[in-house]
Amino acid sequence: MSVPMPTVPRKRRSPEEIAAAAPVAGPRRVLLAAPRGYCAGVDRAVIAVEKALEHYGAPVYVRKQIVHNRHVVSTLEERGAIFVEETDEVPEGELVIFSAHGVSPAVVRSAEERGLRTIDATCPLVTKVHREAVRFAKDDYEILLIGHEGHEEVEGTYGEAPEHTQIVNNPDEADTIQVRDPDKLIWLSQTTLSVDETMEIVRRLRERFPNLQDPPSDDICYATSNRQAAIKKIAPQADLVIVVGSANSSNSVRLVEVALEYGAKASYRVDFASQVDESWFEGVATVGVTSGASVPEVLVRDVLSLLAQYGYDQVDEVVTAEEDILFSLPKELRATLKEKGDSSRGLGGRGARPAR
Ligand code: 2E7
Ligand code: F3S
Repeated sequence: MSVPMPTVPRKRRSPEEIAAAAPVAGPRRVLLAAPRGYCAGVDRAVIAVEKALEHYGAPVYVRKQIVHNRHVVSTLEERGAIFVEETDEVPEGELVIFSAHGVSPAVVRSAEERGLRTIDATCPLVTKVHREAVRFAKDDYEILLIGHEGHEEVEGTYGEAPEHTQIVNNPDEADTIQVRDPDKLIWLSQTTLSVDETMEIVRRLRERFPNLQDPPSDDICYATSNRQAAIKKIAPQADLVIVVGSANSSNSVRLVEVALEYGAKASYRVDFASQVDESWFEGVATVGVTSGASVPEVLVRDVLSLLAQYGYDQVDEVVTAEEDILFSLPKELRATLKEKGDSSRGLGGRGARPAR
């Protein structure tokens, strides 16, 4: 699963040439979204792989991409992680880490049957949704799981109660889905959806099923909604929004959609600065920049350096929330770290405060 990691931009026109092709009214500037980048679940999952490599040694197997970011995956591969699609690719007796997106009980069982040692790096906010699915299925509810079929997180949550769950992919499906009993119905969701689109799906479901119950607490997580809120503030002023994130990163792709919905004149997603196309700058005075929850800050810095080369060297951060959530590491790892006297990763804070 090794991928090239371009960091050096290809030959480009000079800023002067770009400016001559399409003059810009006003100064060139960047509005940098905050919060952006790593969430607490990603931080925890990536550290889990790093600590496993440090304390157990390579190879450490990881089922699926630990998080959906090419740079993170290739960096961990270089350190000795081996990414597999399924647990049957892991040699018996070896260690496998489950990704941040979560796994169904069937995957856990199959790892047990193969005698694998496991570390579960599922984000605790996904585990919360799994627990809701189990609990409502036990009470004989039908669950409408709003999310994208085929995404690992949706496969995991669905797998908790397949007999009781139907997936709703989009607003149109809300208009046609058939349910067993409209009075015993609850919706749950993937954690990384568009907040607005999800509310539209729920509105359309409720038009048909007025007794549809809400989840006990929001399933779209704090990181997803905070990153969308920040780009919503920037988008109306932006001629261009660049989102750093990988193509399979649901929350990153949502940020491009949200930017366009809220008035950005154009928006593109890139994995690396080298993918920024200089034609995007023609006639552009204000560039918005953000990054998905699986994106290391170094990749944003690369984009900012590139923008500076094109004259976008005034960077204003637009802060809409402050985040200080930190999750404790997976329990299987905590025991080992304690045994080995490794206290390099504290157990931390909670809550996301609104910005000043
Ligand atoms: C786990 C979960 O890895 P990502 O890009 O994942 P998405 O779900 O957006 O494709 O981002 C971090 C992350 C988000 N949600 C990890 Cl359940
Ligand atoms: Fe968890 Fe949300 Fe991040 S579900 S992995 S905190 S995007």
